[in-house]
Amino acid sequence: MTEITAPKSPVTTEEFTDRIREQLKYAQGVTPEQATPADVYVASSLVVRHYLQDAWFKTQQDMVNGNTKAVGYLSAEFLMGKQLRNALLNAGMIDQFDAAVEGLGFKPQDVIDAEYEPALGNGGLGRLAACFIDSLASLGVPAFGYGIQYRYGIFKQEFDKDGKQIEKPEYWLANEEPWGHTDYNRSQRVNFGGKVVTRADGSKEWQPEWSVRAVPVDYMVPGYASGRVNTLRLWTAKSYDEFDLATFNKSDYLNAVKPKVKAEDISKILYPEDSTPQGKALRLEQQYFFVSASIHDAIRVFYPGQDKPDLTTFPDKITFQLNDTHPVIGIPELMRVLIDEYGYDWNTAWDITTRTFNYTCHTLLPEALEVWPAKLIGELLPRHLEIIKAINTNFLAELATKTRDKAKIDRMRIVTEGENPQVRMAYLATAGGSHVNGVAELHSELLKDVTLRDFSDIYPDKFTNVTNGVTPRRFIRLANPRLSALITEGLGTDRWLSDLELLKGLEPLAKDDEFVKKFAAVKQANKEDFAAYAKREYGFELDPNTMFNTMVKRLHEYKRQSLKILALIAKYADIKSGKVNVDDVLPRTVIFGAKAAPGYYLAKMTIQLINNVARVVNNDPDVKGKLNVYFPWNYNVRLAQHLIPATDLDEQISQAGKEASGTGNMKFALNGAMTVGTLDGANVEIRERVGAENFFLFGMTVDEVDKLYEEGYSPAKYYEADPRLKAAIDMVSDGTFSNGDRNTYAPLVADWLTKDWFMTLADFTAYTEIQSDIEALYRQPLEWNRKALLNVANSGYFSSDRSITDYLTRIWHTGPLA
Ligand code: GL4
Repeated sequence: MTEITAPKSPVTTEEFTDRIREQLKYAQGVTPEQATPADVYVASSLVVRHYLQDAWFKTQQDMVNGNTKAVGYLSAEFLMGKQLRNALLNAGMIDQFDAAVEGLGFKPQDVIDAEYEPALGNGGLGRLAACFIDSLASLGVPAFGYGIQYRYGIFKQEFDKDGKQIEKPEYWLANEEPWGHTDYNRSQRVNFGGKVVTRADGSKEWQPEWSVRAVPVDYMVPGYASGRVNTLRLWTAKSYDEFDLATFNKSDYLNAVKPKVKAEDISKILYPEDSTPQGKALRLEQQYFFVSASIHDAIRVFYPGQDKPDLTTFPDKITFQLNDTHPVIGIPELMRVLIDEYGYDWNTAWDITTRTFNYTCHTLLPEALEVWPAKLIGELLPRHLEIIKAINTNFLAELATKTRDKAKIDRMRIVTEGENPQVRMAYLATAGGSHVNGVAELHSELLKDVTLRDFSDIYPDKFTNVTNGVTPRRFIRLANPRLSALITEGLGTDRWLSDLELLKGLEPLAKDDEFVKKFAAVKQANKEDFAAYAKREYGFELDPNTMFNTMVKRLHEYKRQSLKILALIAKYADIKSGKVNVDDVLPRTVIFGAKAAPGYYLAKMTIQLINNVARVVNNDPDVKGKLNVYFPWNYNVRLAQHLIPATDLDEQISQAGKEASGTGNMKFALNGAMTVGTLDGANVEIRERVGAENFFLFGMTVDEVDKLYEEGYSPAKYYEADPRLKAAIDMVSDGTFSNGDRNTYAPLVADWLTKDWFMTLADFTAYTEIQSDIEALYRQPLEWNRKALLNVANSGYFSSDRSITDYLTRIWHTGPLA
């Protein structure tokens, strides 16, 4: 008997059908006969919201009236993916929806596909935020996600005829968007610019120059089987002045709408940077905009109708998690609110503030830790600059009581000295919060021992680790229904969806050949599905009887897509030169997915190279279909959900010490892919858990990388030493992938041979050597699948429910609503 613990549907199919009809009639204004899948999508979404409404109210009431501290997850990005199917799953209405929609003459898949994916994030950091709010709700912990409702999400990626990336605006709000509820009556004023004056009593008054209206758009975040519905509150910027009538009357129409345009620019577009900095005034405006609105909102929510609330209790009401440095301006903002708006003295305000905030660091790349020119902050937020300077002064004084090491104190300045002082947001976050955490064990160690070494020396107790995780609801149950059914069959229960460590129960089944074969059949069917999907969406012809080898993530030098493409070119060169017999080559389909930041020259050139390698290799008869390269454009959550379950081999090949954690690596392991990877980020923990014998490890360690940097790294040496590497790079230079033009990739080749900051060349030989182990194993399907199954069985730790539980015990000190 299989135990089913999935949430019970609050509706019957008949009720669901009636509600859809009602919505179609009164909201969409169409008959079921006139309706399109898009109409049915909107109607069904409204029906789902309808059934979640009471649980949403109740969760909010219990949060405000009870004693359970809430979590406010402050994040500039929430990469949510499509909502409808996830909400149906979490609320237990999938079957009723499917039946109702079919009854009305539609295919459920068409209705699901009509949803336009909100792409309000760049990559792992934004998707992590989305997994975390799913887990918070599923665990019944009261929480707000606070962020920005960008009108344009991450750009839509296309490729031109030369294989170059083209960026198109992603206007995801072009059609009716049924999930967000705009609440004009809960808006907040956010001020900018102006000056600070000192009143007669010595207190300060900020006299801002301009303001915008922050209007919340609320999204329900239904927990899986928890009966709880939390809130994702994304702010959108509106102008207070629609236009200036005086200017308009002078017939200067464009200038008349300027204030509106300027104000609304704030939430217009998501910056497409990931692990690279973007020090623009507009970005600081965005950060302050959403953080200021969120802080005021939390005070409104937790002290309803109170003019003089006792904000010394604020840290007992809500704890704010700073998702990277993007929301760190919240620290001086809360100080300002407490001192200037509510009249608290500095020390009380500082005590409240430091107890309210915690900071998660998501990267070690020094260039990605945000630093703002003090001048810019001063122009935009003059009062905040004063407060930051005072925090800095107090902090330096406190340090002086803790250490005599003057050089160290100097290194720890929040505001640097000199002509153009800078504000280091990571330092401000560390000084102004209770805890600092990294996102995987290795990353947290490096954060403590290298990046924030001085801070961890003096405040060792602030530092902790919370290894990332992913939600099994979206990334196993929704993405991979076949595997989900097999897991439930194997375990005899579906309880694993709320307790992923139960996957461990599959371990003994890895010895059962029949079960392993079922597991292999699931993978094969997923590959066939993906081939059909890729044909439909991209016009690709994938052969599901080849190994599906995937590398999907942002395009960045440290992630080393170059290593993958160079190894592939080396294989191609082997075939062309006759060094290997093409008939002996294991058939592989290599699938890339990656967006490059629009200003990131080498990253964009790498995309162009991959596309042209694909063009050449896929069309070369000498290859006999053994090597196939595909680059589906515009990688997003939807594509991830299709591709991950169909992957045999996943690439996690960043230079050791550079990938803070990775979360794709977890999704692949949980979906039964094998990983080839370096000892980096969460790979280390994945390998520990799934077993070294079930993970393809290669490459330098962090220590070896450091040593090589110290000795002086010379990539040309590696080029000379490995003839296959040389052949591959020469093939890029000689025009094979640029219609004979030798200049096309010259900057990329020059970088490889003279700089190669992330040591792609140094790891090349090891990377190509491990390929023979990979291929030998793949030629034994039963053994491959046994190991892949062991990856699934031992990856339960990487549920975001476990991450959230760690945050609750190590950092937030709160829990589920009673
Ligand atoms: C990132 C890291 O690069 C990535 O390793 C990590 O998994 C993710 C979530 O913690 O955060 N940092 C930045 S910046 N973008 C990311 O995806």
